[in-house]
Amino acid sequence: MKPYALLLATLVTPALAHAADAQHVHASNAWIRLLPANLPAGGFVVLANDGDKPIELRDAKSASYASVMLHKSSTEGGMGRMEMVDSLTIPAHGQATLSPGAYHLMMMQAAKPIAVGDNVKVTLVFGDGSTSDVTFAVKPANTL
Ligand SMILES: [Cu+2]
Repeated sequence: MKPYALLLATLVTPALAHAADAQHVHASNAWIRLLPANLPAGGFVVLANDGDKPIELRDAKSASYASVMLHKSSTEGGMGRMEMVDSLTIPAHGQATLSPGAYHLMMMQAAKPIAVGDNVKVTLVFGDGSTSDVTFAVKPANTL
């Protein structure tokens, strides 16, 4: 191998190692419901899949929060509760909605104070390892 070829390989490889962008997932209406006192905040988004195969939302992360988890809220016997879920399926040519009272991202321990009007970047991670960076608008606690 010629020396310059080796150098080129070294330069190019890190870029190739990055996860591919999710091509078939389109996010819209992404927002975070900010709660006072650094309480965990709900993250909501509509994910549309224009591909021929179902896609699983597996994970999410953000530099703005120490931890982001996928949760599902439900009501049992009049009591609100929520649980962690491993994944959420976005059907082929369909969509999955994360919304108050249902599936949501639980954003915990803000890295620095977050205010209404801020934009928070969240990286969504899908079952095939692809990712999508989505900007979430921070809204007040009383937003429906
Ligand atoms: Cu939750």
